[in-house]
Amino acid sequence: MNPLPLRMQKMEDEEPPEEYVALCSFTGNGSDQLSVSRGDRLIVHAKPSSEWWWAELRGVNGYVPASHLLQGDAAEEQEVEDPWQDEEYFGSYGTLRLHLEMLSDKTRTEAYRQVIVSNSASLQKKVVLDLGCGTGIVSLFCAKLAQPAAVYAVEASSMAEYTRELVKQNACEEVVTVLQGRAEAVQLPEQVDILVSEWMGNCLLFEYMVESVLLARDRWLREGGTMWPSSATLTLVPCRAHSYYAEKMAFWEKTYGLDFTPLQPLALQEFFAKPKFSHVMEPDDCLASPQDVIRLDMYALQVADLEEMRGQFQFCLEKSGLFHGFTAWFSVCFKSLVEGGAPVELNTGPNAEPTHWKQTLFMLDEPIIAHAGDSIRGSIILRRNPVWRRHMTVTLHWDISSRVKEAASCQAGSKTFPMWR
Ligand code: 6LC
Repeated sequence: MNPLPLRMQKMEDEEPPEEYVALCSFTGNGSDQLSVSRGDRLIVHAKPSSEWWWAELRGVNGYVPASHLLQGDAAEEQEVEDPWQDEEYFGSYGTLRLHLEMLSDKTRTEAYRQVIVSNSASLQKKVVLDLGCGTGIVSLFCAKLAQPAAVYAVEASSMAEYTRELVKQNACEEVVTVLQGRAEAVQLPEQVDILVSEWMGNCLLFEYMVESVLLARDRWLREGGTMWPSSATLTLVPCRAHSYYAEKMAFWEKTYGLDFTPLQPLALQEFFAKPKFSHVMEPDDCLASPQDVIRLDMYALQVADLEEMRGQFQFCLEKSGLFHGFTAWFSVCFKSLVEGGAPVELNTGPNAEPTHWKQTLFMLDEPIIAHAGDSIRGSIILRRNPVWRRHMTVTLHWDISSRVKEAASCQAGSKTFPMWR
């Protein structure tokens, strides 16, 4: 008997193996993971999970993270698409909408003004770089409220043309020089004493403008110079989110008296797979005291550190109720130029003055009944997208242990949220 026809039959029934290209290098850990280099072509044999695929490279099989692979044809197109999406990104900062939103955010803008005011004496004769100056508000504060030697206001979007006009209109052109271009490419006439920037995105890192700040720091900040902000912190809390849950999920339980629950899996995918930006959390929805999970020291932080940032938490629940998810926010701190001087803080949390960042809500797939005294331990991982450099995923792992007698239990879970890709 010739087994060949049988084998061919089987091959026809199976999905044909697909060719993928590695978008960046990956070093395998252990014997069942493959190490790949950027540009390697792999055959993917199976996709047992959304995170790890079973692939073959030069005759060797192993697991590779799916996020590092792109299908052959798409990878070719990819080469012409910009992983930073700069055209779109700087295009949007070339219009007024975002600048209006940022300038209307009094908490944010006043915090930067406060930094300048409270350091005005020390700013005298200093050289300042304002990275991503937008309409130039921080540079103008510097020029009007202190006496710096020079302020270099760098802005990549076409808003820079107007910023130049605003500087003139406000009679600051002696001090403020507007340079249009990407901070990475700009040429300054001298090193600077202070690098100030408002680079924080949703959930702190989204947009990854912080990378531009770090590169400029290494190139233009003089030895011993000051970074504003000087540090940044990401804070997390387990929370209730009754109204959001009711609006997007419980809604389907009784829709005009009918049972629409077959739509709930769709709702889960559409509303809870990604985080909810612009969530305004009531302080009362915190189930525990918030914890700082990630801290960035703006002097020590390196671009490579941004690829993966990890934090740990252990919450002790202070109230009973439904645990719907986690809410995250950030704060940044501006150190004083005076030894021992008080720092300025900008906090975007639910107990502080509202800001345009609001908070970021990560919904669990299903709410969990929790009790005061339960403990929730776990970790958060912010993984930068290896392809789309302004994007990331946030992975939360949690473990709830309950001491309530009738429910003495331990429940664990994890979920990965793309933001946005
Ligand atoms: C601020 C973003 C502003 O910084 C906006 O005007 C944008 O065009 C500019 N910007 C961002 N990256 C660079 C860069 N590498 N070089 C020059 N200008 C830049 C607020 N965004 C957030 N805080 N999320």
